[in-house]
Amino acid sequence: MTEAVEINFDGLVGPTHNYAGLSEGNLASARNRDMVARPREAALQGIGKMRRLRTLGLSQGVLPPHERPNISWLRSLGFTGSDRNVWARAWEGEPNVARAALASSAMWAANAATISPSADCCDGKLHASVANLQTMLHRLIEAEQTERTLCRLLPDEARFAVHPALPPHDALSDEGAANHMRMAANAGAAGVEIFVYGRRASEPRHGFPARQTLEACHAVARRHALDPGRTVFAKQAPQAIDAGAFHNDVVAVAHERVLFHHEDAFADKAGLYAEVRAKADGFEPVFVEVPREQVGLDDAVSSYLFNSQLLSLPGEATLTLIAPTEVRENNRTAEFVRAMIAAPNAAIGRVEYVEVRESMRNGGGPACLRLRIVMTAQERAAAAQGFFLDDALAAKLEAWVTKHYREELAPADLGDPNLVDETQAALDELTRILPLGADFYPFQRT
Ligand code: SUG
Repeated sequence: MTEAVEINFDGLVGPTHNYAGLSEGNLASARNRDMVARPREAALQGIGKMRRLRTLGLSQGVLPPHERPNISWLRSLGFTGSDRNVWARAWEGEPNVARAALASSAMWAANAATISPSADCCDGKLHASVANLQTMLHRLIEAEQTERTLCRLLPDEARFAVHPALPPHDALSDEGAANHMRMAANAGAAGVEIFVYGRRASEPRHGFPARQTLEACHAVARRHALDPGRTVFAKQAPQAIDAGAFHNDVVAVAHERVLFHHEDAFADKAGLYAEVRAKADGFEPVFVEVPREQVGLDDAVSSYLFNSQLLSLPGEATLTLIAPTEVRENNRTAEFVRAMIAAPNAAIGRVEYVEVRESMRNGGGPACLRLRIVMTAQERAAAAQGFFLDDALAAKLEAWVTKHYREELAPADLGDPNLVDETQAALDELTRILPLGADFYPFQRT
């Protein structure tokens, strides 16, 4: 077993963060459609969470936002003229497409890719598969830029394999790490990888969209050279999807030996437990189930209890839950957490609340904002160092956000062509703060 650590890479909230109600089946996104958004506060809340994790003694990384509005994509759809004209014409003539081109959804890095640590992969490399996010138009356009980001972060092909997104088709629908969990004795040990799917490709659609197919999970597991003896495919409970759990990470989260989940998260809980127990090598899995009598799916979804980050803090024997403040504001979830951490022999012994309300209003909690990458010391040294957060970088990013981001974005502001110049100026500067280079964004290449 090699020593390794799990590093959270958080997506920076982009300058066009807004509430467009784009995600069917995501109740917060639908409920908050057309609210006035606060991009500056949203981004500072995200950086605040990253700083907090660092203060708790953890390594933290950061991933850049994408170019929005996505002018090159709009050009591919036939809009012409200057970048400002492209945006004005799209907003005027094709508002639904324009809203997709404006979404800051790449901030939810849990959907960027699926990551398998090298300890799990038969070829000894760390594998990353970019998610195709094909279910939602505004998310489908993330894959290309995400691949560019991950190739910048993980440049050494001898150690890292970054796979492009699966072909974007309904049968291969993939939403990345939000539907993937890993259990292991510790970060560096070979783990059990659990892929959670909403449907098989052949299943007819009913209710809210199931965004992950079993076929996509199989493809990612094959590409990552995972050992079938340590890989599990579990079906998400359809009632969880219909209650608003559009990803598994809305009803379950795992870390090391512990799986924390809602009673109604999985279609076959007993089967999942049995398979994980049988495949766990060198550790005894601990399942922490939240009974529906104590917390219904409705409270789980509205508070985002399970969209917490589950972490081991240095020197602590039990795990810590980094939960959104909404969990503390909901009597049922607050009470559940209070009792859980106080219980004798609790596996999860501490909770820390973080404020990410702007992201929450679009259905993205603390866990949605991060992509976990387990790295050995050698892998960490081989990764691009400028993506790792220290106090100086956090301060630079805060100053950058304060300088460039609008305080408010109301629906009536979104068609403003000045947004194009503002966001391009901001992102151009960001390519000098993070190690992105002068050709990272499409607007820099034209
Ligand atoms: O894909 N919301 C995102 C939230 C993603 C949360 N991620 C995880 N659970 N891992 C989504 O539904 C809303 C955008 C809008 O409506 O403006 C949005 O895309």
